[in-house]
Amino acid sequence: QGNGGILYPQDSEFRQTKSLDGIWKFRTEPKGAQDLGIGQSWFNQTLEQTGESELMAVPSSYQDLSQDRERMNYLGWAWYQTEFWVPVEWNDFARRILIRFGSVHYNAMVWVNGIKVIEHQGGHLPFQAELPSNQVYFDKPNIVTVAVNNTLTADTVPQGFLTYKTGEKYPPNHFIMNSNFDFFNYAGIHRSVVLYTTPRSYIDDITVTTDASGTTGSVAYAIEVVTEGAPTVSVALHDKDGVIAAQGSAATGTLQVPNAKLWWPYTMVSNSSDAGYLYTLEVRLRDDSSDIEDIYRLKIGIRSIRWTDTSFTINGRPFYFAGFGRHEDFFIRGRGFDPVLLVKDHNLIKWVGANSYRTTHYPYSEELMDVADQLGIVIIDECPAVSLTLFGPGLLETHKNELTRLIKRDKNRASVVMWSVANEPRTEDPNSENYFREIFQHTRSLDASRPITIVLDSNYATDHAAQFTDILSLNRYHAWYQDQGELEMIGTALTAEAQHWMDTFKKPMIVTEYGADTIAGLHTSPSWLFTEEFQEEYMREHFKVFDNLRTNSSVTFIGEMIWNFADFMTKQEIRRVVGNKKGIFTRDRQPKASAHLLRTRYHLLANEY
Ligand code: GCB
Repeated sequence: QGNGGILYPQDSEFRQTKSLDGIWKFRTEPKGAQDLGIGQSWFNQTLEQTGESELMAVPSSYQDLSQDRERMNYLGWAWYQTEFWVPVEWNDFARRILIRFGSVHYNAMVWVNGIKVIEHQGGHLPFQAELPSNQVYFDKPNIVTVAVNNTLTADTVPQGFLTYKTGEKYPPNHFIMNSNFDFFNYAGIHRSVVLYTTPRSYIDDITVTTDASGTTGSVAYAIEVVTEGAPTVSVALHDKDGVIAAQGSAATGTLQVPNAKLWWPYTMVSNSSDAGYLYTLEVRLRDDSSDIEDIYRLKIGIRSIRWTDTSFTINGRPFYFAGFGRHEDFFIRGRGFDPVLLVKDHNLIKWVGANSYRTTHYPYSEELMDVADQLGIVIIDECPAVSLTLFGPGLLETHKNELTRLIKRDKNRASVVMWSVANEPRTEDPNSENYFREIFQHTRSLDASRPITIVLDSNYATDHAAQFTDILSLNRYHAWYQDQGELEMIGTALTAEAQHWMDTFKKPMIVTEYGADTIAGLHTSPSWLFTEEFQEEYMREHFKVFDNLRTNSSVTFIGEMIWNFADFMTKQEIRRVVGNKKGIFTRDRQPKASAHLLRTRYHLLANEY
């Protein structure tokens, strides 16, 4: 983990991919018999031979597919298995064969033909293993077995805490997992599984940092290769018409692109075909010890990001975030990747006129990030460190590792303009100070080209982490969690607070969350908590404050993101009626009245910036 590149698998002259998505076999372990499967070496048998096997879709979360109520609360190892063929032409010493998982939540162990090929921890980032050609069959099916464990601990991100409930009112061995985050802990093979090849001498990683000054773009690049002999690396930057805009003949360098077509957020250009302009960086590797060649084509946008204590600009123009917090969440598939939902969501995002979102509260799929790059949607890219508490050394290590891997995966994306290292950690705890000092140092050492934020729900006077941030990101629920229903206090509370944060830390500020649970179709007049009328009035009160802050010269206010794009699933608790209902869209993506209101506002804002 953390070593080597994690470029997205692609087909090219010298690379091939084969999807393993589809219907797999599946089983869980009997309650209270933890680790039975590992003890009984289920990876050496077919799941039918273990005595139980059901159908499971990959990718998908496994919880919502079953009629078994226990499945929703299941904690422990869940077993997946399928068969696959490896094309005989892949049996070639000039080629590597890899198996790659887009994400598996949370711990995973993978066996191919009974041999463990990788163990992995972490729910939202890709991992892969090379399959030595003497371990795969070319003349009969291969068997892949994946064991997935959804148990979180004090040292995982996010954290979870197993709690045994004892006493006469509970049955024996009764335990649950507590967590502080507000979304369902969906688990399973959440993103695509791909078998792919690269040449044995191969392009392992590409790092690109772009800049723009006037009409000239620049692309600083560094190519990492793994070769047996001496490598020759060359790069060519092609525009959308395939015309070469610049070339380089070394593994690192800077390409100058005169008259560059810059990558713009779609709300900042009048012609939508100018949004999200992507060049293709074609990287070629030749290894002199053999005839081996490799080619990788990376889509990149050329743009500049600049920030100071009083500004944030894209390509030299001030950018105002008009966006959302979101979730990867939908009926039945849970957090499983779904291209249908991806397209619908981005059509809704454009319909509303939002220019941005934060990948609350974990890295989203690579396929989704491609769409954001391509459409010109701005992303605050968040690490899965949500609601952290108890800042121990084990947690710090996991958290740093997740940041390393997130940045490795997303560093080349034009859409990503900021890293969010955490959401709502308990930063009133003095131990959080050294912890986040190290988290910020670590993140800056990996990428100095983007600002880094931490999303806080703390108080400016007692917070220990805001001092390290480049941009202040605040989550606020006035008149919802506190002073419930007292809409008239939103203006005074938020205005005073913004001024305090600004005076104390002197950084640009975004309100990254505000919102009210709203049951679609529930109406009252006058408005009342949970009604569509209340959500709209609550938003209007916020808009007034945001407009004052935007024009107030003593505060650099650079954005508003409503919580949430759509209703989503949470754990069971009495403040959640089958999930969190703060969406402006329902979970099935139909607009509440608030969606129309937000649409009017975001289109007006788009005219201003
Ligand atoms: C928050 C969290 C978010 C919750 C939201 C809420 O502050 O960041 O994950 O869903 O509040 O609705 O309570």
